[in-house]
Amino acid sequence: MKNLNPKIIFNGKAKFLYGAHNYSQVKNYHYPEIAFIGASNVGKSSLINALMTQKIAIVSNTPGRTRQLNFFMIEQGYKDGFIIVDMPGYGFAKAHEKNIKHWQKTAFEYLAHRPNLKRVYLLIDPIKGLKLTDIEMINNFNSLAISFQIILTKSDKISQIEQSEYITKLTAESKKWPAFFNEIILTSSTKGYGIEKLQWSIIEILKFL
Ligand SMILES: Nc1nc2c(ncn2[C@@H]2O[C@H](COP(=O)(O)OP(=O)(O)OP(=O)(O)O)[C@@H](O)[C@H]2O)c(=O)[nH]1
Ligand SMILES: [Mg+2]
Repeated sequence: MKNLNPKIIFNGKAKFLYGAHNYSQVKNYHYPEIAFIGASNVGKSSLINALMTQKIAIVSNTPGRTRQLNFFMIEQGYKDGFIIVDMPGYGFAKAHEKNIKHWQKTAFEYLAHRPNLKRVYLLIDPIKGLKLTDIEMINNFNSLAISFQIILTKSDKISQIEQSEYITKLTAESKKWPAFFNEIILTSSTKGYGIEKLQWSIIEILKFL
């Protein structure tokens, strides 16, 4: 498909479809899906709002705010539509162990049974760097052959030198990850930085389906 227009696709008219606490609640649509995953508080919901130019995903100062898989439908500008998925954050230290296990199971089942999942964006806060839980997630992507791309969040909090040093470090590390899609996107939801780039990255995915 040619001539996809970010101004039409991301025009603030996405709709909340549903939320799923368990994998059994996840519905089987034929629409392509693009998921955002990462540690608790990394900025997933904020980035989804910036991407879609509307306040649709819930953002909070309390880590662990998103507690279910939330599915948003974008109907305009691409065939009969596609879905953006906001995933609950992992690595939330204060969460109960039972909840952590439940969330890991739900996330793994979702990732493992999703032929329409076209890309996973893994969000990393460069100040915090890669945590063990991120590495475990990357191992899942590699073993399930799920194409994942890294987005660095909250870039407004670090200098340009720190940004490029971190990107160089991550690029070197990424050589061991077979499922890694090799372009790291640097963003700041609060400053709107990198959002257009992310929109075009999604358009590139949709174009080749
Ligand atoms: N400075 C700065 N703060 C940000 C940015 N993006 C998000 N935040 C803040 O980080 C906190 C967490 O943001 P969320 O978008 O709720 O993070 P999340 O990854 O969805 O969190 P969970 O739902 O708990 O997994 C909020 O206080 C946001 O305002 C950013 O680009 N820059
Ligand atoms: Mg969230």
